[in-house]
Amino acid sequence: MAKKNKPKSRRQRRMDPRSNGRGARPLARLSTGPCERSYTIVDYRLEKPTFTVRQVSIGEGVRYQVEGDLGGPVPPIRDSAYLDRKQCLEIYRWMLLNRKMEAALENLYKQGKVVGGVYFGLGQEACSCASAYALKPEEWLGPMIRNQGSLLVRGFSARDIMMQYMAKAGSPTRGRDASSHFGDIQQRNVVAPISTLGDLIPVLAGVALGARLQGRKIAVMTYIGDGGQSTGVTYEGLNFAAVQRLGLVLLVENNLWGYSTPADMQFLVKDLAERAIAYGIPGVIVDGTDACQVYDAAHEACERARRGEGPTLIEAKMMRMKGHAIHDAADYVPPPLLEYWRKRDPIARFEAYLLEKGWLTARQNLELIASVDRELEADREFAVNSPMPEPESAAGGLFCSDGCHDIRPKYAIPKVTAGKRSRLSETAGAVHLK
Ligand SMILES: Cc1ncc(C[n+]2csc(CCOP(=O)(O)OP(=O)(O)O)c2C)c(N)n1
Ligand SMILES: [Mg+2]
Repeated sequence: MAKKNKPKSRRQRRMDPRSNGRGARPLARLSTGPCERSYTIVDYRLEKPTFTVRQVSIGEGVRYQVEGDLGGPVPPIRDSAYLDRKQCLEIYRWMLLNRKMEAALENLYKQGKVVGGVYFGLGQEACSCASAYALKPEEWLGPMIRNQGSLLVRGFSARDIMMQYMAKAGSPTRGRDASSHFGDIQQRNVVAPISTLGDLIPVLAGVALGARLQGRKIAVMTYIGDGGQSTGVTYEGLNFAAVQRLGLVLLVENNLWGYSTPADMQFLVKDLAERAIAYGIPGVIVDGTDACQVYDAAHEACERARRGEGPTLIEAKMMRMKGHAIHDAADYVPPPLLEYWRKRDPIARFEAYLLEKGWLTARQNLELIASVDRELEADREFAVNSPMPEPESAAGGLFCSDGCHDIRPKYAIPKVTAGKRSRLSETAGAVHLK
């Protein structure tokens, strides 16, 4: 007797390679050739440089050389669709403070007062300050080493940062770290940087998930470099955020160098924003030296996050204008590249823009610069004269074995439950407020 075909169960249909995975009939056979799909990457830039950095052999050795057009005119700052005069002036002030604080840190290092190294965000001030400025106070930031401007915007003072570098008793980690590994999960909602590149991304995705379980519609922002974005954990963290529609804003800071490796030798995609396509999330390109572009893209990504629509990847293109850290003279960088980006200095261009727009008079500008200098000098003086920690304090406050720390979860018990569905990804659309 001929064996009758039994109707397939839903699970069998889902596993059937000819089915479309949702239990529907197999896809219609294609009668024409393969089709092409296209994706959109939003590009805010007013200038799209086309040069590349190549490694060339010179005798026994190698060096890097720039090929392409470096002679184009410097682009103007793009008017912001959201920022008013007062906000622009605030961002400009943060950028000035960011730069001047780092210049002070370099001097402190050269005076032998810094314990360890110093990292600089020279040329990246617009990216740090204007992005962090897009967050609301109750939202969260996970900065990396170059985002000292973001820390200032979130409420750390230049005094805190200078004391941290000098490992002073009054520094955020009370002398236990002499670099950037500090945050504040109580007041400023800043997660401490993690040196292992990419690891902050799943952590911040977790913060966004925690916030959602609390029924909070917030944005959570973090950064990764052009080098660090190649790590596996970057993929895992961002993919998790994408699948769960978490409110993560990831700024990929493409400053053209990962230590001494040029971006052109790290990946083949034209723009790192294209990586967003593979995650199924929006990808945006901005000129990282234009504070208005950075703010607008960050603001739009934060609004998307607040609406529960998931993460956004923003690629900010700019140049690391110093070595990896103070010990690195960066003589592997071709001088014409530095010259090109020096003309695109984020602070000088923003200053000229504000003056030209009439949002800042020459006199107001001088007053503003003087006020930043005064603030910085007072902070520097305080930091230099503040005491080092008592030696015996080194052993304390590291482990909480005897109840010495009162560690409480920031948001305590979740306020939302996920109905009957168990897959986390479904909770985005099926949360019930208690
Ligand atoms: C997983 C991992 N690999 C290597 C390092 C060592 N490391 C620290 S910074 C750095 C270069 C990072 O370059 P990029 O991500 O472009 O950031 P940038 O320094 O340019 O801001 C490297 C290789 C690390 N910290 N973590
Ligand atoms: Mg880099």
